[in-house]
Amino acid sequence: TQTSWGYSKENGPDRWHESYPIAKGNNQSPVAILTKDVYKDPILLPWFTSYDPGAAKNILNNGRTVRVAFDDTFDRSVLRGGPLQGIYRLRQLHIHWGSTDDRGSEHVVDLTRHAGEIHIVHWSTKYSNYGDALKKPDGVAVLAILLQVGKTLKPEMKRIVEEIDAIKTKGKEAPFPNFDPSILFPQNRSYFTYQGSFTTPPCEECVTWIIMKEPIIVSADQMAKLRSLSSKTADELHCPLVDNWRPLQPLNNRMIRSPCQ
Ligand code: GRE
Ligand code: ZN
Repeated sequence: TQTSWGYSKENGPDRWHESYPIAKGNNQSPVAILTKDVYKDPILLPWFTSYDPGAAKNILNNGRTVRVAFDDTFDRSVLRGGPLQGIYRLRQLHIHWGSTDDRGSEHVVDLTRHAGEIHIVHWSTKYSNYGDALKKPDGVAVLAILLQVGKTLKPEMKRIVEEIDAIKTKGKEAPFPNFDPSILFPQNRSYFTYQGSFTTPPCEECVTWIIMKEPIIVSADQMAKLRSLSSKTADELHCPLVDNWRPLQPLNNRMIRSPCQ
């Protein structure tokens, strides 16, 4: 029987293109960012969010990540500005992380791979729904936040980590009411931006990436909780859900930009 995609040897990133040929496209993510090569673009603006905590719906372990879903049936929680034209509606957030602190992030900045990366996913309301937006080069905008392990004063990840016991195994879902993802933002809103793709199959090339320069700090305990999730269902043997990150993809002809301010 056909095994579906994942992160192991048999079904991992090196094989995704067999079922999803765009995974070998010219605009794939993630990429290495070298600050010395980043174009300081005077036309780039600050970005803004307006999130309604009431839009948060539930939290799910899908066996590949932990994902929080938001109500996107109207302009309730939105992202605008930065490199974007128009309004982008909040759809979901999810996390990529490693088995150890020296890996887990997808984007690499100046040769540093962080312990994890949060993706806050939005879609352009110039398209009629999320599915349509995925087919357009400017359909999706992702705010990416890098995770660094350390001593934390501001426990941004607390709400998500608290819910992990309720979604230990693949397929488990729990209500996740009243959550504002802007608590996850670092203090400094400065960013890198480039055009890329989903980092999971089918790896559609529809993403404007907005990557925060400043990481947020998560505690070793919080990372341990993430790593205690299982990528298998409750009736299967426990298998830690870790290393759900895609390796670096070629930058090709793309430019990475950052604002001047
Ligand atoms: C993912 O599944 O990892 C993902 C999305 C949407 C945008 C970027 C991304 O679902 O990495
Ligand atoms: Zn992602």
